[in-house]
Amino acid sequence: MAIPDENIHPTATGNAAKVVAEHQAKQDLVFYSGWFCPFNQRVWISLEEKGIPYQYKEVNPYKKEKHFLDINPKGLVPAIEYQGKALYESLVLCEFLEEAYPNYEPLLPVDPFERAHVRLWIDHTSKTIIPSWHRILQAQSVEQQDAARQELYEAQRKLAQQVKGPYFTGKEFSLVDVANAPWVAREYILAEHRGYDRAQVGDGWSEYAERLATRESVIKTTNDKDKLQVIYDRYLRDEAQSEVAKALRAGRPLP
Ligand SMILES: N[C@@H](CCC(=O)N[C@@H](CS)C(=O)NCC(=O)O)C(=O)O
Repeated sequence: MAIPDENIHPTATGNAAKVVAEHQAKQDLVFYSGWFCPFNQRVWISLEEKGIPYQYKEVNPYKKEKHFLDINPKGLVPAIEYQGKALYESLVLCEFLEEAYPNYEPLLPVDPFERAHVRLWIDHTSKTIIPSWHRILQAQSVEQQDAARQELYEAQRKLAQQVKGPYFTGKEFSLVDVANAPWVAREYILAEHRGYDRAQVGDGWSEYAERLATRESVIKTTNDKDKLQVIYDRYLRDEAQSEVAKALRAGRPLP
């Protein structure tokens, strides 16, 4: 029998658990987080990169509890409460942190053209890389998996060709890197179960991906593999009932 989605491990584990323990004190910014979620990890990486003080609160978004729906009516993590006001959507939150904390480590370039360039490639990430990543994960037939894998290689190659190195904009870590890092750090799942091979992307993707996956903020917000695997097993069998899984199955854009 399929295990319901809400039956997830209740707390962060591994490196991520240490960071959670350090962020329990009350702060202006409350981070409502689901330890397992890659969208969520974007915000977590930004907070850690920028060095913003935050209070970590774990949420199981599958339970759709009223207190959380009051914060995010969509019932999805990540969400934040900032000076008592609520916001959600990972990329909106990352940009919000840039604007609300101008004196902290920036993740967007200063030049307006460069900023727009970063946003273009975040858009590419959202519209092509992330959907193909989830499509290959849920695809059950070999033909569907092969097609999704090629789509993912192609989408990642386009991004790889824009990477100045070592990171997207050059030596500074930026929101394009943040937007991709959680999925790059989980590529091993696609490699183990779906024949994904980083090297097939070409154009320096392997090197770029390795740099993202080994960035301190990424490692610090990473959980134990066995706990994460339980969640990904549901996607690999196409049994997940999350909003992301349902949208993909129905051919709708991701929530
Ligand atoms: N577009 C949203 C997606 C967030 C999202 O899908 N979060 C998932 C966890 S990875 C969630 O909360 N799922 C609860 C559900 O599907 O009911 C974002 O970028 O923040």
